[in-house]
Amino acid sequence: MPSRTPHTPPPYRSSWFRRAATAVAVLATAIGTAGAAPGAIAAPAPAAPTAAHPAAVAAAPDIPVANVKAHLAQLQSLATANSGNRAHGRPGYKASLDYVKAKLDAAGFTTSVQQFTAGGATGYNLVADWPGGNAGQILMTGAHLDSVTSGPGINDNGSGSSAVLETALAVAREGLKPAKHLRFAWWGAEELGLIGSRNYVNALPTAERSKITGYLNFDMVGSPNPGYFVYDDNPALEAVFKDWFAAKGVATEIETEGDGRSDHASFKNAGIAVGGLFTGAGRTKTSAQAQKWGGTAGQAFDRCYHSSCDTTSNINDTALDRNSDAIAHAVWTLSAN
Ligand code: DTR
Ligand code: CA
Ligand code: ZN
Ligand code: ZN
Repeated sequence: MPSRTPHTPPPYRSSWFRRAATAVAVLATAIGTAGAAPGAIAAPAPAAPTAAHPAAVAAAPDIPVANVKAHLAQLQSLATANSGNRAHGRPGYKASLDYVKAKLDAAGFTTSVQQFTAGGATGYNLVADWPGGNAGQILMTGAHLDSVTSGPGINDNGSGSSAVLETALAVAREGLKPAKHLRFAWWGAEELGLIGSRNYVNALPTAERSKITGYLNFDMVGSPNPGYFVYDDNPALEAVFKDWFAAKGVATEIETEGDGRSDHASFKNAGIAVGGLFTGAGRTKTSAQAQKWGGTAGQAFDRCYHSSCDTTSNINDTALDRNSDAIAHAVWTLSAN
C-alpha cells in the first residue's frame, strides 16, 4: 500500500524552461565544483526511489467543477427526455451510459460494455481502461450510474459518476503515465442491490481479482447539506483522503451508514481493498456537524434522496468540487508507484 509521499510541483513542460533549467544546472554544477576545495567531488546523484522513499508523486490537477456540472446537466437532460429517470432497464440509463462512453472513447480510453440481466431487464456496466501502466497492478475507480425510478438521480449518483468521469478525462488531458494501470467503471443496477458491480466482480477470474490493488467508490458526493465522510474499510486508502481534506482544512468523519450500502461492498466481499467518499443521504445533520461543516442542523444531508427532486438543483457545488479534487488526488497518488 502506498506510503505518504511528498508532492512535487507538476513537471514544467515548456522547452524554454527546460533549456533555462539545464543552463542553471550546468552553471550551478560549475560553481559548485569551482567553489569547492581542491579534490572535492560533485554532489551525489539523487538516490533511486525505494520502498521506504518512493518517488515523489506529481500533484493531481484541479478538476474544474464547471466540467463536472456540465456532465450533471447532460444527465439531467437525458432523464428529462426519458420519463424523468435514469433507472436500470429504462431508456434513460442506457442513454447515460452512451454519453459517458462517448466522452471516454473520444479521450483515448479502451472501453467495454458488460451486459447482465436483473429484474427481468438488461443491465449494463461500462469499464474504461487507460492504456499503459503495470497490467499486474490495477487501481480501480468507480461509481454507479443508475438512478431510482422516482427521479433523475443527480446527486445519487450523477455526482459520483460525473466526478469520476471528469477525473478520467483529466488523466487523458494530462497524458498521465502512472506506474499502475488505471481502470474506471460505471455500474448498472446499484439501486436494485449492487447488481452490476457484483456481476463484474463475480465474472473476474481469481487471477484478475488479485491484480486489483484497490477499488475507490464514489456514491453521492454532492449532497446539498453535505457532510464529508471517508470510508474506513482500509486504513491506507482512508488516510489518502483524510490527509488531503485535513491539508485543505476540512474536517472529515468516518462513513458509518454501513457496509453493503454501495458498490464497494462487491469488491470488499472479494477481499479487495476499498475506499471512497460520501456526503450523506437521508440521515439528519447534527448540530455538531453543522458547526464544523456549515449547512443546516436537524435537516437531512440530502432531503431529495431517492426523490423526484434529486435534480441539478440538488447539488452543493463546494462539496462536489472538493470531492472531485479529492478523487483526482487519490487516483494520482495511489497509482504513482
Ligand atoms: N446506497 C446508496 C446511498 C448510500 C446510503 N448509505 C451509503 C453509504 C456509503 C455510500 C452510499 C450510501 C444509494 O442509495 O445509492
Ligand atoms: Ca476543483
Ligand atoms: Zn440510491
Ligand atoms: Zn447511490
